[in-house]
Order: sequence, then structure tokens, then C-alpha cells
Amino acid sequence: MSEEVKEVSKADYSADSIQVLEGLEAVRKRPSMYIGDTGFKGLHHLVYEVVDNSIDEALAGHCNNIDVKINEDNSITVRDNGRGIPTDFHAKEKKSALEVVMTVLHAGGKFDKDSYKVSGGLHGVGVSCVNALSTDLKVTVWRNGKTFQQEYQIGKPLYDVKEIGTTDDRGTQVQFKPDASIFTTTEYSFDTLSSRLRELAFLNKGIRLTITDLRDLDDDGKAKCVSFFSEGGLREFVEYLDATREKLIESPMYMEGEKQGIPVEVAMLYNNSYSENIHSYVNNINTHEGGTHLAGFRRGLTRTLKTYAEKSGMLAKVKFEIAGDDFREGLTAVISVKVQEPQFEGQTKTKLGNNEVMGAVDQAVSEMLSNYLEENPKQARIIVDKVILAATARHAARKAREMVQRKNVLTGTGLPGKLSDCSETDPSMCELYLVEGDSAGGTAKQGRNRAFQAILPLRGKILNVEKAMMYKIFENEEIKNMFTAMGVSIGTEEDSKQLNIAKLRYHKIIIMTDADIDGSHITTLILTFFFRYMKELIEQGYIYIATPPLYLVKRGKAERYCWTEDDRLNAIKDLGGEKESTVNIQRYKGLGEMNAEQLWTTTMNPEFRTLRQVTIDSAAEADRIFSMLMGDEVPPRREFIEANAKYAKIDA
Ligand code: 0RA
Repeated sequence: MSEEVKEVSKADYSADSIQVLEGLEAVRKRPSMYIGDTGFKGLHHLVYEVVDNSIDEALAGHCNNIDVKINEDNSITVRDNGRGIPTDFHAKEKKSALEVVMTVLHAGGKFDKDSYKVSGGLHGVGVSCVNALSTDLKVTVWRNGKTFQQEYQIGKPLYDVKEIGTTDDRGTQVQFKPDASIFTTTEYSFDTLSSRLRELAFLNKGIRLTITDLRDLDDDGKAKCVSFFSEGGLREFVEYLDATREKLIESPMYMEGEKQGIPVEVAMLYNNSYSENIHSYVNNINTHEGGTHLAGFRRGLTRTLKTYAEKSGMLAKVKFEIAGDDFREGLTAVISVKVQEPQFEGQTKTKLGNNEVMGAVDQAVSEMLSNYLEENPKQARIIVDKVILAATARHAARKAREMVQRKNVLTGTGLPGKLSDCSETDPSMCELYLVEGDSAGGTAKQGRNRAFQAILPLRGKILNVEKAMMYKIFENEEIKNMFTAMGVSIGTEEDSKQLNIAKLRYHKIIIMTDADIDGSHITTLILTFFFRYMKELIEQGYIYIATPPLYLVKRGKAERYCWTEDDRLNAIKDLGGEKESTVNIQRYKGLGEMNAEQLWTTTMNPEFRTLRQVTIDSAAEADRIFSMLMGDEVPPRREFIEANAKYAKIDA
């Protein structure tokens, strides 16, 4: 009898194991379906997936410390001080609960149905996915006075969960090494991970998140280490985002609480800039495409401010309609909601669809804002004055824009005269080079493949959109040319940030500037413009940066183009010119120093060029960096440039 039972259970066990392997095999076959992609983003997503489990444990009230380590071999260790993943025998699966969590897709939360689980990553696939995509993974659990461990290779356990000692500690640690046969890059970025941990610290006050980079040791052998902790939550987040902007009100408006059964946290500040910076999160995920929570926020804000302004009598002198956008000019806000069963919609699945959330956020914002306006009449006046100013400027902007559009109709094709267009008309095949200066523009025009490459030269410095009012931006010649060449319309008030991407004439827009400080400054200006007014183009992956070479190393007839110092040293070696006197090294400072053929060979020919695609890790961090780079305060800008600009070092 007992024999029989054993047989059955064995059979079941292996059937389960086969299912497990099929599950993990599916992840390895189509990793992008589970983690988005297998590049830089997907690689970092593995860490977020593991950290999210620890955040859940913290949100349940059992953990307040999460440590992330980038190890020397680019493996990752995440440790928390929670209750530890349960290790008891799981009756149905006939193995340790810990093994189930680590090897069964979506098994993560199923022991603890009552727990308030809302985190769990954009793809919410669980740690078993990370396991499947790692060559090696080791989990350690400190729980009930004992230490447990299990190791895996590409998701398969090497042994049953074992007890390896006694302990007074509590918690879970996962160490994993991403599989280099799956990921196109396996090198972790400290900045990308620390940005996300900082964001998580602001979004989940009271949790300490620490990152240590064991690849980066100082002279005393101490690893680079940063720790994030926020007591004030979103209040501190908006202050951090606006650190380099000039405030209009001293301290943020803030609320935290449950509205209509939904946990809502909101903070906002007004500054003297002309842009709107609202970041919204659902279950710690940045909802780039907005959704019902953002709609509720806007509705509550507009209605409450409008009512207050009307009652105050300040609108008596205003002769035109105030638009929704006017209430949000110079506004920095963060909205965070926790939703039990979020419905994500939109192209990148980052748009919240749950209708019940709209009313909850509307109510939260209305209450917060009307209390604030009642209690702070001086600040209330300042805000209403700013709204009126915004409305006035927008009124002027509309007139300017109408002029532009009328003129475009008159010039026939509507394309700018400076554009040398390509002959291909399928946008997915077409490239637009935005080139610094008329002279380099001329060279690019000669060097290009006119079938699919278009050239738009930009004259000198383009307008700093971070500091200019909107109507100035639409009057600016270079900016108008960019909009019209790309074929996207300038948009009207409410949808000014909603581009008509369907009409985009090129699917690669390539910024090509000199490889020097001025060039990188111009690149930053153009990127700021895209970020503020055409963010969707970046999000869709249409924006690229060209990389012209820095050197040409020559010896006799042999030539080598070089992009880095290492390239240059290798080229000298390869050409047999270690005594440098025999080789000629030409430093390219500008595009203008190359002739048309050289520019084509090195920078424009798709077969040989390297394009850097522009991506946004964190919208909040990008916002802060752009406002800092383009703003008035010099010291933070200098610090950032010294830490990041490779050209600054080369030229020094
Ligand atoms: C479910 C139940 C319990 C703990 C956890 C999940 C848990 C999971 C992770 C993942 C990373 N760190 C974690 N910490 C805890 C415990 C339930 C109980 O003890 O009663």
C-alpha cells in the first residue's frame, strides 16, 4: 500500500517537474514576453522583479531594509529583512514552498492571499522568471531560527531545499547571474539601478534601500555605496525633482490616505518654469501613458483652482477662456495609487484603465487643494496669478502658431526650404539627420544616400526650451523647421503633448553634432526639446545620436578611424607604429573636418556607423536632470557635466 502511494506520488512529482520545466522553458524561449526585452532594460528588470518581492513584504509591514549588491562578476544579490519565504512542505506541489516560489511561474504570492500585494513589477512575472533567465541562482532564507538554502542552474534545482544552520536573523536573499546567452548585455549600470531604488524609496516611505557596487572600489578598497530612505515620501520626491527650479510656494501640498477604498498619495509644488511635470505611479510602476488616476488628478485640480479663482474675483480682468493646461504650467506633481487589480492599457501597457480610481484621486486632490488654498491665501494668489499669466501667454502662442501654419500652407509642400529630403516615402525606411551648422549640413548632404537619408541643418545653438515660454518656442525658426520636416503638427492647447505620430515622416531621427563640448551641448538642447515637446518620439525609440569618430590614425596608405582612446592605441599598434612618430594622428574636433566621403563611411553608412538610441530609464530622473542642465543654477550643472561628459575629459 505504502509502496503504491509512493509510486503515485513519484509519478505526480515528475509530472509536476515536467510542468515546471515547460514553464521555465517557455520563459527562456520567449524572454521578451515576460521581461519586455533582452537588452539593457530587460537585464535591469530582473533586479526590479526581485526587489519588488521585498517591497511587497515591506508594504505588508514586515520588512524595512533592502540591500542590493552588484557583485564583481555582474551578478546581483538582493537581501531583505522580512519574514523569509516560507520553507515548509507544500502539500499540493509535494516540495518545499520555497522551491515552488522559485520554480513555478506566478507562484509568488499564493501562500498569503490576505496580504496586501500590489507591487510586483510591470510584467509581474515573479522571481521564477529571474531564475529561468539566470545561469546560476542561490536563495537563502533566515526563518524560525534556521537558515535554508537552495541553488539552481537555468531554473533547475541542484538539490532539495536544505537547512544549513541556525540563526537569529530573518529575511530572504536572492543571488543571481543573468544568462549571457539570453541577454545582449550583462553589464549592470549603477546609475540606472540607483535611480530606481531612489524612486522606490520616495514611493514607499520608511523603507531603506541600499545599493553597493563591488566592481567599483576606492583607494581604500571600499565599494561604492548609496543608501536611500525617505521619511516624507512624495513630499520629498517633488522637492527633489524641483531642487534646481525656483519655487513659487515654499512647501509642497501633500495628502496621503484612502479614498473610496483606494490608497492615494499626492504631492505638488509650483515653480516659475513653463513646463508641466506630473509623474504618476500605480503600484510603484511609472504610468508613462497616464490613465484614470491622472485624469482624476487633472479634473480635481482644474475644478478646485477654477472655483477658487472665480470666487476670489481675480479672473474679472481676464478676457479669454482659461484652459486646463494653464493650471498646470510650472506644476511639479507626483501621484501614487495602489490598486488591487490594475488594468493596464495603451501601447506600452503603462496606462491605468480602472475607472473607479478617477473619482478617488479627484476627491483626494480637491480636498487637499481646497484646504491649502483656504489656509494659505498668500500662496493661493501667487498660484492664480501664475495661471493667468500662463493663459495670457498661451493666447499669444496660439496667434503665433496660426501664423506659422498659414505660412506653411502657402509654400506648397509645407516642407522647410533648408531640408534636403530623401526620395523614399515609407517612413519606416527613412532617416532624418539633424546636423549642427550649415557647413556640416552641406557635407552631410553630399555624403548621404539620398534614397533614404534626409538632412536638416540647424543653425548654431537652438533655443533653450527649458527657459522659453511656449509661444517663443513656436516662433523659433529651427524648431518650426524640425516640426514641419518631421511632419508632426504643433498641436493645440489641450493636446500640445499629444503628437500625431502616425504622420511622422522618418522613423530614425538622428542628431549629428561635433564631438566636442559645444556639440554635446547642442545635442542636449535638442534632446531637451524632444523630451519636453515630443517625448513620445523618444519612448517609441525614434531618436538616435550619431557617433562621429574622434581620430584618424594613418601610416602610409593605411588608415584607421577611432572612436575611443583604446581604439586609438590599438590602431597605432595594429599599424605597427608604436613609435608614434611614424604614424599621423588626426584629431577630429568637428564634423567640418571630414569630407563627404569620410562622413559617410564613418558616421552615416548603416553598415559601419554606430547609432546610440536615446531611451528614458526614469521619466522623473530625466525631468530633474534636464531642468538642472538647462536651468540657471551653475554648480549642480558643473558637477553633473564633470561626472558624465566624456568630451570634457578628452578636451581638457
Ligand atoms: C509569502 C508569505 C510569507 C513571506 C513571503 C511571501 C515573502 C516573500 C518574499 C520574497 C522576497 N522576500 C520575501 N519575504 C517574504 C510569510 C508568511 C508567514 O510567515 O506567515
